[in-house]
Amino acid sequence: MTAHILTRRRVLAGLGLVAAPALILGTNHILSDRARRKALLRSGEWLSYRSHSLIGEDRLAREFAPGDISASFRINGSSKPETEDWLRHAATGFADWRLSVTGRVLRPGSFSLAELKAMPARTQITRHDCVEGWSAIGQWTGVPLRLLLDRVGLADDARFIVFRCADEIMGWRYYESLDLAHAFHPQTILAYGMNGAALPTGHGAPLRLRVERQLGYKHAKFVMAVEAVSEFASIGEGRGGFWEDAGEYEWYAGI
Ligand SMILES: Nc1nc2c(c(=O)[nH]1)N[C@H]1C(S)=C(S)[C@@H](COP(=O)(O)O)O[C@H]1N2
Ligand SMILES: [Mo]
Repeated sequence: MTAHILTRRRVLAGLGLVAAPALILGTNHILSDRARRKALLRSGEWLSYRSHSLIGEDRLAREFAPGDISASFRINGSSKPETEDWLRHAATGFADWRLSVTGRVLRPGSFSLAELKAMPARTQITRHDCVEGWSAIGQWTGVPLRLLLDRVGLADDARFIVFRCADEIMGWRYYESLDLAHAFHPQTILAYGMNGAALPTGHGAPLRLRVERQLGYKHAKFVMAVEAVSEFASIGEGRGGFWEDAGEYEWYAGI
């Protein structure tokens, strides 16, 4: 499946189609934020993005009871990064690992796992919905992303938060991005715990995103760095995420 998708991606790139949105957004600085976002999204995607923000930006995803937790939770996509830096950190139990938070922020910094765990935590039992058609309920514990963003302070022109992952799929590093409404949502957490234990490797150790009102592929696993940007046109191939660049899934994956 992956091979098929990346072949398609290469074909798109060859035709210059993948780079087109980057050109539009990179050169036209007079477009308003709203117009920029609209230009980037496909029309159906733009409609659901707009209607979901009208329904309420702080609407919570349903939370479940401990008895609802799935007996088995599928591991999907990468199950273990093979990049040198992640392997080195994994070998020492992530003792020297740090999450860097940079980009359009006032106080760029980095956080050890111990520092993240010392911050106020949130635990939530939610249902994960993968676009491939399976779901599972799990309990996640982590630091609300908004607490981290408050610590570093966003610059006035920050519009999106990008998550850079340790794993590569056929030579491309996985990454994802969110708008600020989803980044600051109370259920958006960087999780280091799952079902009461440390986050297992397959589910994204040492840290993975949970963004409960969006589909599974937005939940970046193996997060190494968080970057605030004013636009994502210059990142990757300009569509805001690995699968988005592949031409496979839309950037806005609201459910
Ligand atoms: N870094 C990274 N994050 C990722 C993926 C991946 O391959 N690499 N797969 C995504 C997809 S499609 C899904 S459904 C979920 C799966 O999370 P799980 O393995 O904990 O079930 O992770 C998402 N985040
Ligand atoms: Mo998925």
